[in-house]
Amino acid sequence: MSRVLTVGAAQTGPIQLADTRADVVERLVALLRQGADAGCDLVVFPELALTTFFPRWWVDDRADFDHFFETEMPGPDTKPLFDEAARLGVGFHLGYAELTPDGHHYNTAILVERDGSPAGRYRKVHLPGHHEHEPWREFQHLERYYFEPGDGFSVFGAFGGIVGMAICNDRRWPETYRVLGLQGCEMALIGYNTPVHYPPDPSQDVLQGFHNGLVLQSGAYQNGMWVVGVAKAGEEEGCLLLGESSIVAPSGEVRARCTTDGDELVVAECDLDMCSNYKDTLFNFSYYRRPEAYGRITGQAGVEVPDNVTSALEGDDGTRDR
Ligand code: CDT
Repeated sequence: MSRVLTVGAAQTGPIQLADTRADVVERLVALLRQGADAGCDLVVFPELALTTFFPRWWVDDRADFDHFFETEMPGPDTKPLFDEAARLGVGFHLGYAELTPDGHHYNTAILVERDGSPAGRYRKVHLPGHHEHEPWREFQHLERYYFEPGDGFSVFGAFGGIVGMAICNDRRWPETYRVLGLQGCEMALIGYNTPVHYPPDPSQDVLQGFHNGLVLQSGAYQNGMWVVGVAKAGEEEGCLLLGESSIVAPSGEVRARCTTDGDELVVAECDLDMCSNYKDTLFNFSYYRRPEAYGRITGQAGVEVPDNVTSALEGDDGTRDR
């Protein structure tokens, strides 16, 4: 049986504060229809695809921002997307802010099958930015204030393959892809909102596109999986977000990439069987990996320079020799 999936990376342009959910869902439905016309089995939307990237603002009372969160999925505003997807027979991946019935807030993505049935849900693990209001920044990045972290990376049997999800900052961490890869992941879906300006170190601004390609491509290659990275791009409320949504093959090669900062669909034929070219050879995990040498990966979070190294570098007075 063919395991070639036609996948659309459905980048969106900016979503402004004044845009309603209905406005946004209309744009997503238009992209979905383009995907259907292009023969897509699956259309991948960005992180927090229903609203502006609200963690760029501080509010004293977090509850004042609960209106950015979805309390049901689908809800009345998002049901047209689900209905159209089922009518067209196209599955989709969608990022949104989730508020659970018991009051928990997550940065979430869902996967929906071609018949409209739910295939999986993921809550973002790596929450970037800061907890407190930092007025020196041009804009805030308060994901650590508005969201709780999710508890892990799962894969799902969907679209005839093994599919995983991650969200934005997760894509910068090799552990994300490896934990998915260790579960046989053949395609990772990753939405993002990446400000081009990085206030703690502006020297990284010109490298944003390079770093995006670097992590998507290395994650794909080192784990023998397809990676679909999809941006919300363009200038959103004065903050420029990176585009360059890409579909990357298990070889690490880019098979499709957006060239605008607006709503744009790019499509690639993704042969899931190509994963075995890498998973069964150079990256045959069970044959080559040495988990006994990797204890630090799960045993510690921060850097711990071994004592013998510290003392070799320090003079008796505790200062460095050179
Ligand atoms: N949305 C998101 O995770 N963005 C981050 C910005 C990092 S700077 C605070 C990213 O890794 O692209």
